[in-house]
Amino acid sequence: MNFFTKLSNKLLRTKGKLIGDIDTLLSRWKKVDPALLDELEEVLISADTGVLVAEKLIDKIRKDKMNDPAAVKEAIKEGMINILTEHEGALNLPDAGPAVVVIVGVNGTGKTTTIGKLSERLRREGKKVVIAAADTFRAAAIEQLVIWGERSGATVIRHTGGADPAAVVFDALAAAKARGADILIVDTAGRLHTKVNLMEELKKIRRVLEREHPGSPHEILLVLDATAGQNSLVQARFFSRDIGITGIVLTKLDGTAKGGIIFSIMEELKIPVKMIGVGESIEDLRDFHAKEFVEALFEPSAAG
Ligand SMILES: Nc1nc2c(ncn2[C@@H]2O[C@H](COP(=O)(O)OP(=O)(O)O)[C@@H](O)[C@H]2O)c(=O)[nH]1
Ligand SMILES: [Mg+2]
Repeated sequence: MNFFTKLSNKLLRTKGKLIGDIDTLLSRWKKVDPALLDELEEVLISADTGVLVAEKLIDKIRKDKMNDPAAVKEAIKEGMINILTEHEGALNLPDAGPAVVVIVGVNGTGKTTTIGKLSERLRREGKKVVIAAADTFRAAAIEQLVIWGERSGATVIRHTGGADPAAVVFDALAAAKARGADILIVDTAGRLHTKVNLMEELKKIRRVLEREHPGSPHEILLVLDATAGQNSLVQARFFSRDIGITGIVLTKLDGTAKGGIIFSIMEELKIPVKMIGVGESIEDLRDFHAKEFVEALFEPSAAG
């Protein structure tokens, strides 16, 4: 099985919802008329693409005065590729280390798992990785990171539970420099954004990095759980406003029909999704590529 097919299989539930519903709708119509387009817009919105994206996709079809329902599907696909490509962006890390990546997001979205997968991937690329266990809110979070660190050969810098996260980051940065590490990845706590002190804590971490290692952090990645649907947009707005983010990691796309949320995120927030999580194993963290993603969605399912 090739890489492309595998991604398509990981996205089965979103495919079923988004593409499955489009197919069902189009098969009921012999020609394109305004009522069909209204229904199509509703299908897109109900698949979490967001109103803005749905309108943009439909407007194009209206303007092009399409007649054949089959051509409509192709137009939606092209439109989706265009929307995602416009805001596409890869991880942007300097060659001279340590590059610093801070991972933020609410509890349970997949921050620690993403760090584990990312550090394993970087290790396979021959990179030396240091991880800062700056989620000191829960002792279990530190243990979880130590296990991932052992598995991926990364050095984990930790203090005891309840320690000042910025102090952990300070030490981890010093360790990363001393060891000549290529990358420092910072895990952070994820209590809800309604608690003001989480944002203050994150700002303090950022200040320490800016002061001790000018130019860093090079990436602040917000981890969002695709199963949260529209709610993840709310989280993104908070984090973006309060601490500034350079990209998004969208996790759990394997277990949800709400993958259409990626269109809302990219078009409404104009923040690039840089990586996606499609499962719990190490291979399941992937760089995001707009064209590949949309083509995987539109790939006919193997089971027919
Ligand atoms: N299916 C699936 N599960 C994931 C993915 N990413 C993370 N998880 C699971 O989500 C749960 C919470 O992850 P964790 O990394 O502890 O979240 P954190 O609180 O943000 O650090 C764990 O059970 C992970 O295995 C993903 O891409 N797909
Ligand atoms: Mg965690």
